[in-house]
Amino acid sequence: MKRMFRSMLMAAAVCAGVCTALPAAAQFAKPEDAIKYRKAGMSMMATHFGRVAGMAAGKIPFDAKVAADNAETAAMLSKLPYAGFIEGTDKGDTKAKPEIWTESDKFKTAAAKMQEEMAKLNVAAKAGNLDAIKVAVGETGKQCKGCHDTYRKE
Ligand code: ASC
Repeated sequence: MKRMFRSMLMAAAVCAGVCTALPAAAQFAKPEDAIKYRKAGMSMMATHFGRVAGMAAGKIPFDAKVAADNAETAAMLSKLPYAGFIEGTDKGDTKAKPEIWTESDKFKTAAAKMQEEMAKLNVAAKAGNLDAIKVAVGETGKQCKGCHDTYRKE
C-alpha cells in the first residue's frame, strides 16, 4: 500500500513537472507529431466545413440543425491546427512552405482571418439562415484557398 502511494506521488510529480516545464510550443514530443496534429486538424475542419459547404452548394439537403452542429465544430477546429506549425516542422511529411516561418506575421494574420470568417459562419448557421450561410461559406472558403495557394506546396 505504501509503495503504491509512493508511486502515485511520483507519477503526480512527474506529470506536474512535464506539464508546467514545457512551453506551449513544445507540447509535441517530436516534430512529426506536430505535423500529424496539424494535418489531422485541417482534415477534421475540412470534413465539418465541407458538410455545411455542401448544403450551401445544394449538394446536400439543407438541415438547419446539422448545419449548425457542423459549423460550430468547424469553428472550434479552426483554432487548433496552428499550434502545430512550430519551428523545425518545415521538413518531413508536409506540404508547408517555408514562408509560414519566414513571414510568420502574415501567416498568423491569414489564419486569424479564416477563424474570423468561420466564426461568422457559425453565427449564420446558428440562425438557420441559408442565404447568410451561403455568403459565409463563400468568405470562409476564400480564406482557406488563399492560404493554401500561398503557403501550401502542390
Ligand atoms: C474545403 C476545403 C478546403 C477549402 C477550399 C475552399 O472544403 O477542404 O481546403 O474548402 O477548397 O476553396
